[in-house]
This record gives sequence, C-alpha cells and structure tokens, in this order.
Amino acid sequence: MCRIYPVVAMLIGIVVLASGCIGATSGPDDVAWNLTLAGETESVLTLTELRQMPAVEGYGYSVSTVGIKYGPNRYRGVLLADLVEMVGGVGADDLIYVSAEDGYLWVFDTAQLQGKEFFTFSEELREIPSPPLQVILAYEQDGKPLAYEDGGPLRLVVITETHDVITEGSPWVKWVDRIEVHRK
Ligand SMILES: Nc1nc2c(c(=O)[nH]1)N[C@H]1C(S)=C(S)[C@@H](COP(=O)(O)O)O[C@H]1N2
Ligand SMILES: [Mo]
Repeated sequence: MCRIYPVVAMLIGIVVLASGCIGATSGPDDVAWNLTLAGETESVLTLTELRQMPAVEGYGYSVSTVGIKYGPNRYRGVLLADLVEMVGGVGADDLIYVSAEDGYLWVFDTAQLQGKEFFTFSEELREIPSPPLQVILAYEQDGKPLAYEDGGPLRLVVITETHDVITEGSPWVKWVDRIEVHRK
C-alpha cells in the first residue's frame, strides 16, 4: 500500500510538468521578453510592440563555423535599420552592437545594416555574388513564433528572396535582448 504513494506523486508531477509546457507554448504574446534599444535615446519594446511594426519576410539559410547548415526557413520580423531609426538612427561610421542574454555579441557596420558586404554561398558552400539581403530581427519562423531552441523569441537573421542562399551563422545572434548604437 505504501508503495503507491511514490507512484501517485510521480503522476502528479508529470501532470504539472505537462500543463506547464502547454502554458509556455500557447501563444507568442505570452512570452515575456524585453528588447532594449540604446542610441541617442533609449527605448524598451515588448514582443507585442515589435509585432505591430512594419514586417518583412524572406528565406534564411545559415552555415555554422563547423559546417552545419540550418535551413532554409521562412522568417518574418522587423528590419534592424527600422529599430535603429527609433532611437536616433546611425551616422556613417557608427557601429551597431547586437547582444544576447548569454553574453554573445555581434557588431554590424552601416553597410551590413543595409544588407551589404555579407559573404553568400550556394548549397554546395561555394561563394556566390551576393543577391539583395535584408538584416532583420525575426520573431517568426515558418509561420510560428520562433522557439527558444532556435534562438527565439528574437533572433538576428539575414534573409533573401530565394531559398538557396546561405550566409555565415555568426551574425545570427540568438536570444537578442539589446541593440546598441555606438558613435565613432
Ligand atoms: N546568443 C548567441 N547567439 C549565437 C551564438 C551564441 O553562442 N550565442 N553562436 C553564433 C554562431 S557562431 C553560429 S555559427 C550560429 C549557430 O550556432 P549553433 O550551431 O551553436 O546553433 O549562432 C550564432 N548565434
Ligand atoms: Mo559559428
């Protein structure tokens, strides 16, 4: 008889864990996440506010330093350039620091802010001339909120119009929580 109690306790535990998981994935706006924009002014945006901004979409396909290819996936988000505009914009020599809660940081110059000067590769990982690219802060992947294991809720992504262009993974900052304009 007393052997039943551990089993019951375990079952209750499983139910609690399961309902916790369901709660966490029930909708994009349930995730509490603040994005800090720091430039001439400072501003903090929620996911809901980001979703209300003009959105852009495209294909993202990246390759990690060790040659693992991720994608192609469809992404939706806001232009990094639009976010920077909200806090005073950038001068030609300014740099944009994009960082995450794990301490990762990637620095973009103003050419990259406009989608220029990235290396692009074919699916065979041969370098190809760069088609037009856009640098976005993505909140959606393949029509769903960007999952935490994929770098969500907010990830820096480089997108193209077609699904066959690969870019280097290092600028694809996961879990972005801060974007900062550094004046030269
Ligand atoms: N926050 C954060 N974003 C990150 C990284 C990281 O360590 N932390 N690694 C970057 C690098 S170097 C690559 S190649 C891609 C893919 O990394 P992964 O293969 O470790 O997922 O994510 C990028 N974004
Ligand atoms: Mo990497």
